[in-house]
Amino acid sequence: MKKRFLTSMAFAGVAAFALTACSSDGDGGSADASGDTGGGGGDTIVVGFAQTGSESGWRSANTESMKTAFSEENGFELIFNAADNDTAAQIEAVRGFISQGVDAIVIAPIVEDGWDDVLQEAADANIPVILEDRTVSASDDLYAAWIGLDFEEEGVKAGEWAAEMYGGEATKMVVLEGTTGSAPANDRATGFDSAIEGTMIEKIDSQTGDFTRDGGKSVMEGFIQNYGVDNIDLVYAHNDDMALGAIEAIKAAGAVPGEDIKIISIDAVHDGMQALVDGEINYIVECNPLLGDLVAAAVTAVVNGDSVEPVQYVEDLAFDQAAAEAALPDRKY
Ligand code: GZL
Ligand code: ZN
Repeated sequence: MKKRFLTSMAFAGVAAFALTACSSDGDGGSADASGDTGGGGGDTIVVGFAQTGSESGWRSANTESMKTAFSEENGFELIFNAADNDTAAQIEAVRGFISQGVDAIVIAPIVEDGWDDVLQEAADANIPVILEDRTVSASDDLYAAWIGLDFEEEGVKAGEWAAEMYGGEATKMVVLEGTTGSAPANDRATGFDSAIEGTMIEKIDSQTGDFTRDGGKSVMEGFIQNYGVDNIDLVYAHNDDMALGAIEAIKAAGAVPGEDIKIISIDAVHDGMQALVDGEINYIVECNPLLGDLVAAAVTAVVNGDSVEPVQYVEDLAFDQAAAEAALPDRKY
């Protein structure tokens, strides 16, 4: 499917136009499961949002962005559920939205698999679904749009930097993986591995820290226990929270993070960028959590029966220490 990099402003402009065009044609949008018309013409749009949980700084920023965009003054009633990284609970939350007869459902799916049945139930109930952030393996006929990040590209960017900086000498690397079965964990591994192929970077171990600081810390403690702090040269962390946990474990073992053991991470949340400025992390690839406006515009378009871009990638940057020093003061998250 065609990739489209949309900036928040550009897309919101388009959606705003569609909305005014729509309400001026007075169709007031399409009826939803509860029978009243959703969207256009000023009706409140009732949205059920099934968030993964609150596992990381990235997730907090994403939740805040969504709650800000789906505000009452913007014409929404948001029913929010955070599933505490529990996939069964998240699927049940979506079932709850269906039985409540919401106008639209937004999901940040914890893992890729297991969504076919409940997405079919939403379709049968004539409730449109929009995916934000992570993707699912179910058919894309079962959701109206996906808005998120190119996780494989993030992995490639991280791997290319690792290859350039460390690929010319024997380098022993351990990997802190994201939540098992999640799209970012799968794709960031694929992208990074492809970028370091043929270099002298050797992956000696790889385990999930579930995207949390505690997870990153305890897995890194295990790696240090198994291999010895002097036999690990590089950590590739699938997100900043696990990198920050690993930093604690490396310091506790008497080594210097960012020097004795290099660290590459993904997200570019505030605490990760601060560690990069402090030299404890060496490179961070951004993963932009501020998706709320794009998702709200897509929900409004779908509820109004207007067209919506089915696949919307949001652009990511990447930072070394100098770039982080320059960017940190203006960062929004
Ligand atoms: C990526 C997002 C990931 C972040 C983690 O878009 O799904 O989940 O990288 C977060 O920090 O927990
Ligand atoms: Zn219309």
